[in-house]
Order: sequence, then C-alpha cells, then structure tokens
Amino acid sequence: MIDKKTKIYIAGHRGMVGSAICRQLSSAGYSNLLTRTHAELDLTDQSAVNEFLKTEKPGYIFLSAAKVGGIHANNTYRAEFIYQNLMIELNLIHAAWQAGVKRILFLGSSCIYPRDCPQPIKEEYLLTGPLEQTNEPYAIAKIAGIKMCESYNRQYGTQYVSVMPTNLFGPDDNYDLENSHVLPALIRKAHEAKIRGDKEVVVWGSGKPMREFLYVDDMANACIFLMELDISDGIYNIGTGEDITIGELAQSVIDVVGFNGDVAFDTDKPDGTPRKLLNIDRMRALGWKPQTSLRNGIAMAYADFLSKEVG
Ligand code: GFB
Repeated sequence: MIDKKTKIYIAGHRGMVGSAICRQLSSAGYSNLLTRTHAELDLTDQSAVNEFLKTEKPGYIFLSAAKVGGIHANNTYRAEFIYQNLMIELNLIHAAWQAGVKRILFLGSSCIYPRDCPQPIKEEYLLTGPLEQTNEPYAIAKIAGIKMCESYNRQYGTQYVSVMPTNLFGPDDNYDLENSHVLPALIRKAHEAKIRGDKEVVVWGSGKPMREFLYVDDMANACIFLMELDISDGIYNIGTGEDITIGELAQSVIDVVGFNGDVAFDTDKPDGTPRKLLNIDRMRALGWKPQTSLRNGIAMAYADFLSKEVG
C-alpha cells in the first residue's frame, strides 16, 4: 500500500495522464498530493528540481511529466522531444535518488519497442531492433528513462518501476489538429465536419496502420495499482490487448460524433509504425485489467471535448 502519511508527487499533474492520476488518488482517499505547475517549477531546470525535491521529500513520484504529441509533432519537433524529455528524466530521477525517494513510477511509451518486432509486443523485446523513424528522438529519451530507473535500482537499491502505455486518450487530451494524437484529432475533425455539413473527413495516411487505444482513467488505475504493490523493478506494458486499423477507428469516431459523411485518406501523410499491439500478460498476471471499452471511451472523450468547446 501507499503510505497515506507520505507525500505523493505527481509530475505533470496538468497533463492528461497526470490529471487522471490526481483524480483517482483523491477519490481513493489520498490527500497528501504534491503538485507544481510549469510556471512554479521548470522540470528542465536541474537546480530548481534539486531544491524542490530536497525540500519537499516526497515518498512516491508518479513521473508523468513529458513533452508528448502525435506523429507530426514527434517528427517535426525532434530536438525539443529528445531534449525536454531527457532533461525531465535526468533531473527528476537523479534528484529523487539524492532526496531519498524510494518509489518512482516512470511513464514510458509503447514506441520504445522496435518498429518491426513480433506482435503482440512483450516487454523483453526492448532494444532488439531499430526504432520507428517518426518518433525515434522521443523513444530514445523514454528508453533512457527506463534505463535510468533500472540502473539506479541496481546500484542504489531504489524501487523505480516503468510502465509502457499504449496510445492513450480521454479527458484533457490535446485537440490541436496538427500536433495531437489520432483519436482527439479525429474527434475534432468529425465534429467540425458535422457542424459545417462537410461531405468527408480527411484521415492522415493509408488508414491501414493498426493501433491499440486505452482510456486514460484505465491508465491511471494501472499506475496506482502498481504503486500500491510493493514492486521493486521492471517494465510493465499497459494496454487493452486489442487493436484496430486507423480506418476502423475513424469509422467508430464518426459514428459516435454523428457525422454522416465519408472518410478520405491523405496518403501524403505518414503512417508511422504499421502495428504496435502490446502483450499485457505481465499486468494480467498481477490481477489488473482495463475497464473501459473503446466505444464508451470515445463517447466519454467526445463529451469532454464538447464540454470544453462550449465552456
Ligand atoms: O496518434 P498518432 O499521431 O501517433 O497517429 P503514432 C497514429 C496513426 O493515425 C498514424 C494516423 O498512422 C497517423 O498517420 N492518423 C490519421 C492521424 N489521421 C490522423 C490525424 O488527424 N492526426 C494524427 N495525429 N494522426 C505516436 C508517437 O505515434 O504515438 C508518439 O509519435 C507516442 O511517440 C504516441 O508514442 C503514443 O501512434 O503513430
């Protein structure tokens, strides 16, 4: 169990995953949550991070702060993705060890695995082949974070565990048409097409890549589940174990949104990895499973989109 008297720091608490972790910790009765906005603490500033952790001395850290984005953002802002993510990880993990923080849950990503590895992807496939080019800088930064956790555990006896989420979506997602992930982008495109009375929605790429989608509250639940177990080391895939093509996803989104037109494919845009379905046996063996169906998740995400648009 997480000690209720000890501070729990949620790095990135305003992001989609961090805010879901905060919501669930609060509803599980944890009141000792420690958070800082970006304006209050720049996680790429080493001395500020050192000072913060030395003063606050949390017992647990959910490391969900990261620079994230969809295929276009990853491919375009390559320097920002590798620099910011490496800095956040180096600063936080090292300062946490110095401040005596025993437990960290570090959030990686399914894109750390080789582009063409066998499916579904097992945790042990890490570093067995070349990465997908569109997000290689981000993946390298996340692999470094995993290896930091592993190295500090081996040398210093810490309990820094890493989780690899599949593609996430849900409340507080980024709906920017250029820089977001596919699911929020499609929600917005379908909604705007419906309002304008367009004939079609344009989907990037061929529509053939396959992706697995996990509702963010299920991800937060998995993170807290692991933190509450007394696990010392290792990496854990978090997903649903099921995937669909981008074309099928587009159809589901337009059904939920209620857009009556067609789907068109812009094949000048990249497809990225052909498939990245996670093997989630390790989490299942511990007794965890996802709760939200893709259809319900899309409906809840669309409701969240509408509430923000109107508000
Ligand atoms: O979600 P997404 O941007 O990222 O794209 P990745 C998934 C697939 O959806 C790609 C297609 O084949 C896209 O071409 N797609 C279709 C679209 N329409 C759209 C659209 O309007 N917007 C977007 N964004 N995609 C990311 C990585 O890869 O996954 C990150 O770049 C991270 O590093 C994240 O790991 C989970 O699944 O390709």
